[in-house]
Amino acid sequence: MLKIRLTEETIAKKYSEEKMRCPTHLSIGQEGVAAGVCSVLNNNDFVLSTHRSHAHYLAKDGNLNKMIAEIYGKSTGCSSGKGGSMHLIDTSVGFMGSTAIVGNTIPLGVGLGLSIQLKNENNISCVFFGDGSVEEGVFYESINFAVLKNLPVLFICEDNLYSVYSPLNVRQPEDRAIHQMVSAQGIETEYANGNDISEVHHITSNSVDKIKNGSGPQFLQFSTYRWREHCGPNYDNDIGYRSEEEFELWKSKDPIKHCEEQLLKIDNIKILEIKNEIQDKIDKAFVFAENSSFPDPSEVSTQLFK
Ligand SMILES: Cc1ncc(C[n+]2csc(CCOP(=O)(O)OP(=O)(O)O)c2C)c(N)n1
Ligand SMILES: [Mg+2]
Repeated sequence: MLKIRLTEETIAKKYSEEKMRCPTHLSIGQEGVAAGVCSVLNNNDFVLSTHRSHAHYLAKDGNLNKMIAEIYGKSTGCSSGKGGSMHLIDTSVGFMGSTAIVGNTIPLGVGLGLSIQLKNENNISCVFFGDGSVEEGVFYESINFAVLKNLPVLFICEDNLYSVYSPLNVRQPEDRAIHQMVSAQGIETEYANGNDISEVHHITSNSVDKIKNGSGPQFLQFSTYRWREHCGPNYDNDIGYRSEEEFELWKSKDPIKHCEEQLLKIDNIKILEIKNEIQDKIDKAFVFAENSSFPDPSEVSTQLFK
């Protein structure tokens, strides 16, 4: 969680230098879900993500230097500098990609689940998406196919209450919980606190066990909250789509602060030392990105699906 938080705070601090020219969707405040879920997964499990992809990529141990270089548009980036923040990939750790189209990676995760089943392998496919994704038709088709074929897929809905500036209650009926609606498709679902990493870890462990024991796909909805604007490095509480009180309430539920308090109860863990160690790696990643070169213009039409 600290690696995600400190990386994104550094991105936010340096964004106004205008060297990072792609849009960035930060997960500050939401780190508990990515870190808690990925703490259960193995290197050979697959993960797919969305436009808000840094947290999932880093939690799956995606290469930090290549992520920062990608955001700087450099040839050393994980998508050769052509994708930017929303198109991260590191197949060496099973992070199979992220895309800017809401809901787009859900069927890809199901396809990877089918490939695992066809090859009779023991890993799983895990797809992260937001509460907005369940308003896309492809979400229902994907759940249906995964249930029908009993695929080893873990669906993770990161419910941060908003799709851009629209709160849940203008998008979905107020008395219909997402996890309950989804369970009507015949998939086991759970709802839990995404800002408590122990709870995320525990619930995810149970679900992964169930998938590996052949109980079929599982769906988890985790409640959480993004602190900064939908897209970009700033705070946007002043524009009026959410209240300062709501923001402060969720800030008090900071997943990192909560975890630090729990850890300090167990052991006098040296949090400052850990922070310095991580920040050092982050600073080096920014130097790597800045020192890398831009892709050659001749590369513009390579690596494309045609
Ligand atoms: C198919 C599609 N529709 C609309 C958009 C514009 N868009 C980008 S992010 C976003 C919000 C998605 O909300 P959610 O899935 O809850 O993710 P969050 O941003 O909250 O993490 C929207 C509507 C898009 N990229 N793709
Ligand atoms: Mg959302």
